[in-house]
Amino acid sequence: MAAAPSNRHPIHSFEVLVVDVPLDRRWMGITEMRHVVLRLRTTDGIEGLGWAFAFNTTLIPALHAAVESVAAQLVGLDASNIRAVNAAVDRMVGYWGAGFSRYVQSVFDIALHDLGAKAAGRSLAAFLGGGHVESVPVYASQHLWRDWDLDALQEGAAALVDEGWRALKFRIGANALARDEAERARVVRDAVGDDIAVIVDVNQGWDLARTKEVAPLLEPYRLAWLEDPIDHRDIAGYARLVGQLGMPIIHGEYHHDVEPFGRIAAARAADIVMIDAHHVGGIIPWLEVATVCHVAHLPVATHLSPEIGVHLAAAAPNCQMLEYMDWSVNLFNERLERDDNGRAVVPDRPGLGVTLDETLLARSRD
Ligand code: SMN
Ligand code: MG
Repeated sequence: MAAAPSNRHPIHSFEVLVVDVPLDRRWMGITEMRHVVLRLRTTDGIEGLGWAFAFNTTLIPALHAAVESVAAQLVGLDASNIRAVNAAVDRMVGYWGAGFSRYVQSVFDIALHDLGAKAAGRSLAAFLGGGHVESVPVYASQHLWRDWDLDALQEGAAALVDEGWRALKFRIGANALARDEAERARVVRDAVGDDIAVIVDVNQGWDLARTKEVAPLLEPYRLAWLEDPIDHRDIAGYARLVGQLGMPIIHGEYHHDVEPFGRIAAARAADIVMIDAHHVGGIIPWLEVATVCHVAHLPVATHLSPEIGVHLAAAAPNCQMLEYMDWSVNLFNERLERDDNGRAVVPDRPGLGVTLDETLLARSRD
C-alpha cells in the first residue's frame, strides 16, 4: 500500500535575495524597484514565495538582514501551521512595534500562504475560500502621476481606455490654485468619457480646509473615490469629511498595523478602506482588517502588489477594487490578465500563481 501523503511540510531551507526589478518606464527618477524576495522551501520540495519592495531603498539592507535572520530560526517548523509560524515570527519582531516589523512579518505570511495553497493544490484565492470568483474589478494605477502635465494626462488616460481598462487612477495635490487641481479632473474625465471609473489620489497633500475647498470643484467629474486627502493619522478629521464631500473617501494604505482600522471602522471614518498587505503584516492581517470592515458595512480595496491583491479581492466578499501597479511584473514569468470586460482574471494556478524570473535572480546573485 502506498504511504499516505504527509500533511506536514517542515521548513527545510530558504533563500533571501535583493532583486532590482526593472520598471517598464522611469518613475520618480528610478528605473528599477528594489525587492527583497524570500523563497521558503520544505523537506517535501514545495516552495513558497514572499516579497516586499521599497522605492526609497535606504532600509532595504535592514529588511534583507531581518528576513534572513528570522528565516534561519524557522527551519524545522511545519510551514502548514501558518498561524504557529506567524506567532514564532511575531515573538522575534513584535517587540520592535508595528511599522517595519509588519513589513518583515508580511514577507513570511505571504510565503507561507503561497506554500500552503500549493501544498493543497489550489490557487491562493481558492485556499482562502474564494475559488468561485473568476474575476474582480481592477483599476490602472501605473500612470497619470502628479508630475504629468495636462496634455500627458489627457493622452495617458485615453491610452488606458484604448488598452481596455474600465477604471483608472490619477493624482492631484501639487497645484497652488484649487481650480488647477480641478482642471486635472476635467481633463481626465473628458478623455475617458462617462463610462469609466475615475479615481483620484491626493497622497495626504491637503489639510481639512483645503479638502473642503477643492472637493466641491471636483464633483462635476463624478469620481469613484477621493483617496488620502489628509494625514492618515487624523482619523477624527476623516470622520468629519465622510458624507460631506459629494464623493466617497478612501484611506488606509499608510497604516503599518491593523489596530487603527478598528478605530476607522468604529468611527465610520471612511466610505471605503484601503488595505496594503505588506503594511498590515500579510494575508491574515489583511483579511482580519477586511472582516472588521465587512461587519461595519464598509467595503475595502487592495493597495499595490496586484499579484497578491487579486487573490485577496476574490476571497474577501467586501473587496470592491483591485489596484493594478506594475512594479513587480518583471520579477515574475506570469502577468495578470484582464477579460473582455476589463476585469482582472483570478489566476487558478497553484498558490499565488507566480514563478520567479530566474535570469533576473541569477543576476542579483552575482
Ligand atoms: C501610491 C503609493 C505608493 C507609491 C506611489 C503611489 C499611491 C497608490 O498612494 O495608492 O497607488
Ligand atoms: Mg494611494
